[in-house]
Amino acid sequence: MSLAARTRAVLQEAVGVYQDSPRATSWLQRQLTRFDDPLRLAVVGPSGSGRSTLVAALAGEPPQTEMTWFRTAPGRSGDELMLMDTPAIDGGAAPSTIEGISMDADAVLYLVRRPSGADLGFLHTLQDHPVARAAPVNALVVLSRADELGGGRIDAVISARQVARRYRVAPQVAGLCQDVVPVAGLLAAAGRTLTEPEFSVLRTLAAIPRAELEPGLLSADRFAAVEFPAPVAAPDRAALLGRFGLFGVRLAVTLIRRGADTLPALAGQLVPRSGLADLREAIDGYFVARRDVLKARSALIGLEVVLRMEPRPAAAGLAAELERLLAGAHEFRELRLVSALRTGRTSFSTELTADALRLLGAAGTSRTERLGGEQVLPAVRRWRDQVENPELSARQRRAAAVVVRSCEAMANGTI
Ligand SMILES: Nc1nc2c(ncn2[C@@H]2O[C@H](COP(=O)(O)OP(=O)(O)O)[C@@H](O)[C@H]2O)c(=O)[nH]1
Ligand SMILES: [Mg+2]
Repeated sequence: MSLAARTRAVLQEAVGVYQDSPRATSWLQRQLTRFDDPLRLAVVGPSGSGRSTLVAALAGEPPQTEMTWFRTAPGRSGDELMLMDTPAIDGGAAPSTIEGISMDADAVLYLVRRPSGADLGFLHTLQDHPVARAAPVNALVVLSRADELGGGRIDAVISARQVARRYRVAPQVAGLCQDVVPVAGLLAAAGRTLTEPEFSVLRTLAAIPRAELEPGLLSADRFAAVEFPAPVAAPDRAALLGRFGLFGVRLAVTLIRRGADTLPALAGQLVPRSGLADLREAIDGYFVARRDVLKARSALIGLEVVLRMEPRPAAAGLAAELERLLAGAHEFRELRLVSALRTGRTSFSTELTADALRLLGAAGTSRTERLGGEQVLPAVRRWRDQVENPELSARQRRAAAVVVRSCEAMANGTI
């Protein structure tokens, strides 16, 4: 039986055990109904980290209020997603807010502006729960103002990718998140909601000879100054700066000069350069495609709360099943290994790493996608050989054993 099916079964059993406790029963029922909802993704971070901007970029519209779930249009996978903007997690954040987010969200994006000195306290808190610790598979770190990491150059998001690649293997983040992804949220949001008047101002700027305009684009102060080398009023420039940031303005002007001289053409180039598509892909691959696993994880956290708050002898069997699910769930191991292989924390040869990722469902969790046209038995054999391969480290052999389990599940038809 799948983790999701076993989790539903244990929750139903719990409803029976706790039928005389209205509080426990309604809590457990809520966990059961949550199973059928779209995945809930909370966007979390310190003040000014770009939470509201990123929610707007992902949803295509600004968030209405904090701590309220709202549905977004389906992504590439066709699945819906519920998003939530949250209050700032700073030193002064109320523990109830943090607790509320970790109980209510199936997964989180944790935003940091730059890696050095980033406060990862929230991600540690997220793992304070025994279930969460056993399955730390529901967080992505987002370098959320990626253009600033690249010093505002046109290729800023590309250099931010290098920063992310180093950061994702850093010991302080490795066990806390599935991956680290850079995104220039402001650029993505502006690109998705670019208006005609904004485009027209940008085109006016792009029409000024490069050498004349350049000094005005050197800093935000110069761009907003009264003296400016282009016929664009100061309030218009200030508005543009707020919506795009200086990096966004420079990029937009460059792109228009290179031929993106209609609104759709420009919008169509801004969004890909923001890193939004990569983020959306990471969300789909790590979270949306594994919705069942993450829902089960959330439900098990909910069950553990009931067992802890209202302990009783009749619940001993439930506690034992919870332990078994946490220790044994292949689905959790699979997710941890996908993350380890993607980030390079564990690796085989390039070819075998790609093979393992495919079999583990990193590029699609269906049987067809995992096998990619191959028969299952050769895959089982290939990975059993790796488990026995004396040239591999113990860590690599353990990883190979997880791949074998996935292949075996396909061989006996459970995937
Ligand atoms: N340069 C740059 N600025 C950003 C980006 N995202 C947000 N900002 C700016 O950072 C400030 C805070 O953003 P906001 O989304 O309100 O952050 P929140 O406090 O976490 O909700 C605003 O002035 C945004 O314009 C980005 O990707 N790049
Ligand atoms: Mg905000």
